[in-house]
Amino acid sequence: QIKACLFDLDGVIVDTAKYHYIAWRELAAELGFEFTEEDNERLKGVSRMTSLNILLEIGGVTLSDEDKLKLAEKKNENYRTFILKMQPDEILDGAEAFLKELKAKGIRIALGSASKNAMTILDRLQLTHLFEAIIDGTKVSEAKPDPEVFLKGAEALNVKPDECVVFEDAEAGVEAALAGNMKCIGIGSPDVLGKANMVIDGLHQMSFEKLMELN
Ligand code: G16
Ligand code: MG
Repeated sequence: QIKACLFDLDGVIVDTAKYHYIAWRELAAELGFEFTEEDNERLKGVSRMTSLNILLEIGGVTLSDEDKLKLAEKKNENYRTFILKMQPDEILDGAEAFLKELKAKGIRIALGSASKNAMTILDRLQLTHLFEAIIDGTKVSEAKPDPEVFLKGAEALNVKPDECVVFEDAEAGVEAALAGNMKCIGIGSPDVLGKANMVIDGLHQMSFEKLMELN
């Protein structure tokens, strides 16, 4: 019996990947190498420090932990200048309508994101009030594909994992949901998200009725 939906943020509710990309690309340029859009795909759903490590590996740059921390902070300050200007019209097609439909039907809603900026983003999009629990990068110690972020979401909502459906755009996120004994709807390409119970293009294709097909 499905009682709750847990949502990833970037790639599901909003496209923040484009702002992450600008900020990472600028950092790479300062370090003297190019960082492409294709490279950026590898950073989706991945934590800030892991993202930096991937970026440095691409550039063939080795740095001390102290310097890495400084660069991660610098990137984040740059990234925040973009997200602080975000507007509700940047919510991905169908996301807000689906969240409201779920709420009206009594389905519990939580966020499960790797981002430490999730609160800021939800506030800018004026979506905070729709989430009963927000589990983000400030509340977890294990990154996806570890199920921690979603298990904490279920716990906060007081529902069992097998009563949850996770919405995810990253392969590691789909794996995290399944590892947590939850159902998962992938958003994106079936080639990448094939392990999910269902794969759709975006939340505009979703409805309460379709969700109930997973019961
Ligand atoms: C998002 C993005 C990742 C980003 C991560 C951490 O994850 O997809 O690219 O590296 O958050 O973000 P921050 O630097 O803001 O803490 P998700 O889980 O919302 O898809
Ligand atoms: Mg994502």
